[in-house]
Amino acid sequence: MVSAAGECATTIEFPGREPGRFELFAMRQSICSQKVRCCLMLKENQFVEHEMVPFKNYEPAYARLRQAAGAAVMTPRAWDGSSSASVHGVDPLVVPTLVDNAARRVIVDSKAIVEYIDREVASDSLQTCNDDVRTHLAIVDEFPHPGLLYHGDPDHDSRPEALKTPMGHYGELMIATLEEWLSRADLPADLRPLYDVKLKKAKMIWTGAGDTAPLGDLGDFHRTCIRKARRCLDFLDAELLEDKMPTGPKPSAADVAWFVTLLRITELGLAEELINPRVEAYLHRLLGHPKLLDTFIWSHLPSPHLTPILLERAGKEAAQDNDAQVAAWQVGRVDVEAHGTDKDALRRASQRRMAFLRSYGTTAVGAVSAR
Ligand SMILES: N[C@@H](CCC(=O)N[C@@H](CS)C(=O)NCC(=O)O)C(=O)O
Repeated sequence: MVSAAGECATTIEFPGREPGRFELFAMRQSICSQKVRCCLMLKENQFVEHEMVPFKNYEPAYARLRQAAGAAVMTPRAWDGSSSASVHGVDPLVVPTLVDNAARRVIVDSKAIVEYIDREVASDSLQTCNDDVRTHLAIVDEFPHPGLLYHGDPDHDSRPEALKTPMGHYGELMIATLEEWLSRADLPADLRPLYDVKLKKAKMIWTGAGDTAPLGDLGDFHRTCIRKARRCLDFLDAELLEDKMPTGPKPSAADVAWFVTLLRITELGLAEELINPRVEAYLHRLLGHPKLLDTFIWSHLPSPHLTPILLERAGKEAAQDNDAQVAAWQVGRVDVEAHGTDKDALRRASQRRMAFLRSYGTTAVGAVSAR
């Protein structure tokens, strides 16, 4: 079952202890995947990452793998912009999914996976979870990440082109791909309800259609997401102000969760609106951690809003490569083919990612570059 699901992905092996134990099904730039990957890397356990591209997660072999986790299927309800399983239930067709070969278990949902890894793997480099850490994980879990990713502010959309362009068709493609699977006679009958429920959720998120609550005006929805994001960040700010953040000499899973969240806010061009100087100082403290920094550098989206951070933390060339990718997205994918210089910069950016991966002693990364 695991190897059938693995056919839907490219494989990267991260070195470490307990070889062969963990396999992670993930997408490089997905926030939930980044949280889990980052914790696994800090735990210094070996793991194989099956890196998926959008819609490969709708292959029945992958659906079958997630089904093995035994989670109850979600019931789509009015969307609050988050992907929290505590609020919406478990989505049968998303990433990440963790396979623990030693325990012969499949674990779904990034928050549950992070807590599972915490219980199962002892480590000197990631603080053990306590109630305070778990409170932070729950708050980040309800952060309206997908809401801010899928729909920008209609009056001033600050999302980088690398997001705006694909997100323009993403919903349509999501719905069409799910409908296509549901129209196929070879979709196993017991998986059909999973696709039905996912299609219902997709329609609600992207078109507001169906018998679920409509999304309503996109401007209002964006403002609701921003208010919700502020409430989450207010909690972080208060913890920082009172020096109650559960961080010691080594980072905690709470730090990891905020790290990917604060960088995503920055990527989206929302830092000015959402990140105050105290929270920004905290982000910069986290960027000072070499492993956290590296996980960010190879998995971030091309975004003009990241250039200052890249310049400061990763050097001039990394910042230039980001800018080149940003420019490539601005002229459009097709035109890039006609621009020799852009093509070189894109190749360099991809080589940079490979070099970061190799610096960890990862193997099988050749397959990634070939894509
Ligand atoms: N609560 C889930 C949410 C997972 C989720 O929404 N994953 C997104 C990426 S961050 C995904 O796979 N989206 C692709 C899709 O819906 O097709 C978790 O934390 O694991």
